[in-house]
Amino acid sequence: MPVLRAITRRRNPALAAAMLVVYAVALVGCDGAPSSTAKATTIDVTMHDFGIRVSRRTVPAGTVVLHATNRGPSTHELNVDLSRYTAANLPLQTDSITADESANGLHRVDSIEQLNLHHTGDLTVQLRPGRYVLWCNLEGHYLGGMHETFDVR
Ligand SMILES: [Cu+2]
Repeated sequence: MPVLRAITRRRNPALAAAMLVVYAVALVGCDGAPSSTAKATTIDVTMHDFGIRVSRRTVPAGTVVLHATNRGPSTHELNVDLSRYTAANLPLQTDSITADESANGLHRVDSIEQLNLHHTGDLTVQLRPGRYVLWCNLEGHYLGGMHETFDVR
């Protein structure tokens, strides 16, 4: 059937071209490391009684690794929130000893609930542009000064 053969012949190059595109895309995809790894930015976070220090205050959007170290002398936690507030101005609970984790304008990204003395912990988070706060909300620790702000752009 010459007509069918003609159609088939006409379709094959298109299919071959399409396959080539798929193959090329697959090659590009396999060539580099996964983008999440390639673009990861690390912030060193040092915690102590009572303060939090960060190695950088501005990072690009994407994968961010928060590498936390507890210099003590007590146990701490590390909360990461997208925040409408700067870290020093989080709303307090009615007890006035801890900050209000469910306050409007505060959105939890992730946390390390317990970081023992001399221990380190990594939090790998996907961050979109905005202002973020790092803080410890163990009793009295936030008011003691365990808070820091950083920006994602
Ligand atoms: Cu603490």
